Parts: sequence; C-alpha cells; structure tokens
Amino acid sequence: MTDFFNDISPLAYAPDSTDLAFRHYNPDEVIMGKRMEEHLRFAVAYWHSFAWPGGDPFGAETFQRPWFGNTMDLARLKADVAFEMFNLLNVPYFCWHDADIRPEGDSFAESLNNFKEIIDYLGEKMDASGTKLLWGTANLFSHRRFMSGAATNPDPEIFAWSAATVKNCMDATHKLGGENYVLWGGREGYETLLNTDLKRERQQAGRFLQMAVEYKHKIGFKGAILVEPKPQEPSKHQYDFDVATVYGFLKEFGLEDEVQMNIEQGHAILAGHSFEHELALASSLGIFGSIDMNRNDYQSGWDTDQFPNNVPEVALAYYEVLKAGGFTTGGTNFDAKLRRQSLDPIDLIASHAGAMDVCARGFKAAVAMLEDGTLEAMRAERYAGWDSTQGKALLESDFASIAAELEAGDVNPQPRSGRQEILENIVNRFV
Ligand code: XLS
Ligand code: NI
Ligand code: NI
Repeated sequence: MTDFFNDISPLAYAPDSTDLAFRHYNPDEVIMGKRMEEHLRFAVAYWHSFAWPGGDPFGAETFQRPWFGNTMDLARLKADVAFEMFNLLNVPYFCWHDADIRPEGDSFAESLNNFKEIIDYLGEKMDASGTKLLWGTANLFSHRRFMSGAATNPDPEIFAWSAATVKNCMDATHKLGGENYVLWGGREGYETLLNTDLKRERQQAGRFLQMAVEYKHKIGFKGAILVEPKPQEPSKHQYDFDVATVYGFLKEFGLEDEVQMNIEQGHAILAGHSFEHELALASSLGIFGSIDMNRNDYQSGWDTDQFPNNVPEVALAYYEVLKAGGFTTGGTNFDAKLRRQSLDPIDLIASHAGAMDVCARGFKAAVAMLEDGTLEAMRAERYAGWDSTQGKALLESDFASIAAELEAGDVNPQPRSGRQEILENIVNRFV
C-alpha cells in the first residue's frame, strides 16, 4: 500500500449519504436484465489521472505527485497508486497510452523494454485485483518527433516509428486481455496547406489503419479497433473530423466492417454537433463502439476534458447507447481531468465518484424514457407513412411514374406538427 490516498476508504452505494459515496451508482442493481456495472462499464483514464501535471498554456505543473519522474521505480509507484484508486472507486476498467505508464528511454528499444516490464507489472496487478483493460492506445502526439504527424508525417521514418509503436501497443493490449484498441489521430492533420500534401497524408493514414487491422487479425486479437474522431486541436484541421467524415474515410479504405467509433462528448461539441448526434449517427451506420465521457466548457471553445456533470445531456447520450443495443466491447471511459487547482488526492476520487453518479442518473433516466416508450412511439408515428404499402412502393418507383400518378390525382398534402416542445416536455419528466 502507498500512503497517497491515506485515510480515504472504498466508496459504497449509500443513497442518503452526505459523505464521499455513490448516491446513484449501484453496481449490483439489475436494470433491463443486467447489472448496472455491466451496462456502464466504467473506465479510468491513466493519462489524465496519473500522468497529467496540471499545466496550461500560461503555467507549468500544479500537481506534485510523488510518482512524477522518469524512472521505472516511479512508474511502478504510479501503477500502485492507480490500482489503489481503481479499488477505492470499484471501477471495472482502465485505459492507457504507452507514454502514460512507462518512462521514455533513449532509444526505441529502451522505451520498449520499459514498456514491456510495466505491462507485466500491470498484468500482475490486474490478476490480483480483477480490474480489466477497456483499451490500450499509443501516444503518437506528445513527443516532438510527432510534431508533423505520426502516420501522416512527411518523413517516412516517423511513419515507421509510429507503426512499430502501435504494433507493440496492440501486442500489449492483447496480452492484458484488453477489449478494444483505440487510435486517436492526435497530430494527423495540418496547420497550413502551404507545407502540406493533403492527398498523400490521407493515403498514408488509410494504409496505416489497414495495417493495424491486418495486424489485429494476424495476432488473433478479438477486441474492436476503434477510431476516435476529433475536428481540431492539436492540429488546426484534423482528418478524423467527426463520425460522418471517418465513415467516408473507412469506406474509401475498405475498413467500414473492421473499425468502429470511440465517441467523445467534448469532441462532438468541438465539431459543432451534440454528443447524441454523433452516437446516433454511428449507430445508424453500424460503427458504434465506445464512449469517452467528459464535457467541454461551452464558453472556451477548447477540449477542456472536464468531468461530466449535466444529467440531461448524459441521459440523451445513454438513450442513444441503449437504442444502439448498449455496449458490447465498449464502455464509459472517463477521458476527463481535474481542474489544475484541484490538487488533492480527494479531488481525484470525488471527481470520478461524481461523474459515475451523473452517468448512473443519466443512464437510469434513459432506461425510464425507453421503457415508457412514448418518445419511440411518437417517432414511429411520425414516419408511419413509410411503413404503409404506398410508402414502401414509393422507394421502388421512379420520378416519371411518381409524377404521372401525382399529376393524375387531386392531392394536396398538409404538414403535421413536429411536436418538438411536447417531446422535450416528455424528456423533462425523466431527467
Ligand atoms: C484527446 C483524446 C485522447 C484519446 C486517447 O483529445 O481524447 O485522450 O482519447 O488518445
Ligand atoms: Ni479529447
Ligand atoms: Ni478521448
């Protein structure tokens, strides 16, 4: 045991508690035939909670964690504290980037050795605690070598470095029984067209993703490969803008049956969409995979990665997740970080506990809306015309026949109310 969380005890479900506890998240409560824990599949993100030092563009680190530093001993201490937190929160999953868990070495080989040693260490801790890996991923954006991209770099040596890194991160994810492998295209985009061959860069990114899929099959990894869309930041233009853009990209490279989406609340907002729009679109395209749960500050226009605290928003998101059939390999990963003034160990615990409660409330509201059925019934009623014999025949017809029939008759269709406010009032009954 480390002494980091000192006198904080494991959190329990205690609906009336005014102390550090869960008031809404009850992992064992059975809802729609499944335990809440199995529905929500919460994961802690290693990078925000254990690797992020609290910097912003105007100031450096505010957090002074005892494990900060570039040695193997400190990496092991970080893992010890991380697993203590998973235990306090009783979260079933966690996620990592290679760079979060191991110290960077002086060469590829040295970094890889460090990485493999820590992966074995994490494996032992997972066996002992029962915590599972939701997904692994490679950090191909922080180090200066990636400043002009990873797969989309003008320099082939960086493509090779990135490919070898992803290969090893996929091996490690596979070894730890990870349920997904994520690719977020951090620096896959550009700052100025003046120095960028956009066509070539997209081809490189497409081939890179094909290689990842080929490698998954080669090693027999059964988890899902997930791409995480984001419209900008760090690059001004990112190639994986949103779900619709990524779907077109997958089609272009023949990957639409191989790759699914990891959709992040804050990225959806940056793209000018709502979270539920991105979820519903992915579901309708058959590529919904997992979610990165957080929230953005609506004023700043940045990816602020705050912990979720808006129940109605979360409810509409889980409503789409439920309509998509719920998670299979995916889950709810808290890709969220503390504010840089939240210095204390208790802030780390309270932020996650609060977020888990917000998600539980939103989830229960979504279940209630679905079980009530009014929303779905009203939607079905709105489109009922398309289920009629004439409606179905229309899509089999052609312009000339449709026009001939219309011109011969005497019809004058009348618009019907879209009922938006009534529908919003219905949602309000549940949140
Ligand atoms: C950054 C991304 C990142 C991915 C994993 O904006 O959300 O955290 O989830 O690389
Ligand atoms: Ni993000
Ligand atoms: Ni993310």
